[in-house]
Amino acid sequence: MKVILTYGTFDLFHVGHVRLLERLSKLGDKLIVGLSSDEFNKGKGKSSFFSYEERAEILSSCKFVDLVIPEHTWEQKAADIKKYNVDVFAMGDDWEGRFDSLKSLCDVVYLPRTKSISTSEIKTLIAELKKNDLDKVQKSLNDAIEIIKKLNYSE
Ligand code: C2G
Repeated sequence: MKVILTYGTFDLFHVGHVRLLERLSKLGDKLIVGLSSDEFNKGKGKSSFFSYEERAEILSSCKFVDLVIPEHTWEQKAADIKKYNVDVFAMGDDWEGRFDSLKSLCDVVYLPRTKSISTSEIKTLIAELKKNDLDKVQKSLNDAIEIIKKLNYSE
C-alpha cells in the first residue's frame, strides 16, 4: 500500500486542485490530504471563503481523495508521515524546495501547478463583477434622479 500525503487550503475547490489531486492519486494507492484549519489559514495570511468543515466535506467528496486530516501547524508533517506510513509527500511546485527536509522520511515530489487558475484569482474576479454590477446600479439610480429632477422642474 503506497501512501501519498499532501496539504493545502483547497478553498473554492477548482480544477487546479482537482488536477493536482488526480495526479497525486496516480502516484500510489492511498491519498491523504492535510486540510488547513481556519486558524492555520490565519497564520498563512489567508481567510477562506468556506469553513474547514465545508472544505473537508467538498474534499472528501473528491474521488481521488481517500482521507482528509486537519492541518494545524507547519511542523506536523513529519509526525503525519510517520503516523500514516507515508511513502511520498507531494505539493504543487509553488512550494518547490520548501519541504526538502522531509526527504529523510519519505520521497518528496513537487508537481507543476495548473496555470491560470487560483482561489485568489477567483475571489478577485468575483469582487470585480460585484463592483461592475454596483456601478451599473449606481448609474441607473443617478439617471433616475436626473429624470425626477427634470419632471419636478417642468411642473
Ligand atoms: N495548486 C495547483 N494548481 C493551482 C492551484 C493550486 O496545483 N492552480 C496546488 C498547490 O500547489 C497546492 C495545492 O493545490 O499544492 C493546494 O493549494 P492551496 O489550497 O493554495 O494550498 P496552500 O495555501 O498552498 O497550502 O503546509 C502546506 C500548505 O498548507 C499549502
